Amino acid sequence: MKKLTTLLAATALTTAAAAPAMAEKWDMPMAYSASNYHSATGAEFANCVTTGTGGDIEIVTHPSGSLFPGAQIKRAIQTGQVPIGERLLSGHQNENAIFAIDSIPFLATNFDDSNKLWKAAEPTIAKILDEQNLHLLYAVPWPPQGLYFKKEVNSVEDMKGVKFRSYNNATSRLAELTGMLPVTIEAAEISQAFATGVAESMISSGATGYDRKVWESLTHFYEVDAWMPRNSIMVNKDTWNATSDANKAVVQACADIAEYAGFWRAVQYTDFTLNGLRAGGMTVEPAGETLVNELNEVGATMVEEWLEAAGPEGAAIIESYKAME
Ligand code: PCA
Repeated sequence: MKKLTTLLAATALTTAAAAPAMAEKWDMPMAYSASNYHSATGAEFANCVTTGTGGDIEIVTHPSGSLFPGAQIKRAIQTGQVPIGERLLSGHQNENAIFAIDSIPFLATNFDDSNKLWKAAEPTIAKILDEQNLHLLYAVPWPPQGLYFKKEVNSVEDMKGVKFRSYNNATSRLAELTGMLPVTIEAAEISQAFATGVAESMISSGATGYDRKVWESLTHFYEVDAWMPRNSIMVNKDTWNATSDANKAVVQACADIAEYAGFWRAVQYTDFTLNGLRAGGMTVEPAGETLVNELNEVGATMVEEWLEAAGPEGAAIIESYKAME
């Protein structure tokens, strides 16, 4: 009997001593190539958390859509299949139009405005995500979006019938309104899609064209500066609620650093990748006047459609964004 009591006491002691040090591993799916600055920022964020929590939380990133393709990452976090992940929120415009606030044509087209828009929208987006069992940690913009083709394009007329790779509803809608044929393809798959002719154009950043070496198939990049979508890093809310206050503070501090660092990496990557496209043999230039004017008309239609879908909540964000200095 004595033996058993001693044993129990010893076990209890071991359990008590072990509890605070119980290490958790958080797998973090990411959709974009490991070399991209979003993935690099995520990897640094993961290190920061692992170090800062003294190993209590070890975050392991899985770039290139290797754990889940982009389109499935948000749901995987919501349902607890993974505790954390990165996703382009505008890919979920069908759930809530507010998620596409960063894909409204010609609203926020440079880094300063992108930050202002994010500042205006973040509280509402965080609230919507919270209702979906998600805790928002940080978000980082993509560089301005331009049009890729495998021929010279001077007007919307030249775009008719072109097979167009889309990554969210806004990109698909842009294709429809310009007479192109949209097909949704993950960034991780686009080199192959262009090589096989499944797609022959897209709207994206110089960054993604550079990461996927699209000069192997495409010839022109027109700097349209249509919008600047963001990737958001989210944690499953149950996981977040079960995290100690001390560890939450570390994760949030690392997230704040990541948001800051990711933003400046985006700035730096913009010219670097446009030059990379040029070095690959592509023509990189601003869109011509006719095309710009026609795209502005398409943009105006899309703005109207978005405002109608987003309702007063959306209008309020736009208003506060426009009121910012
Ligand atoms: N790259 C991502 C989204 C926006 C961007 O610049 C992509 O093309 O999938």
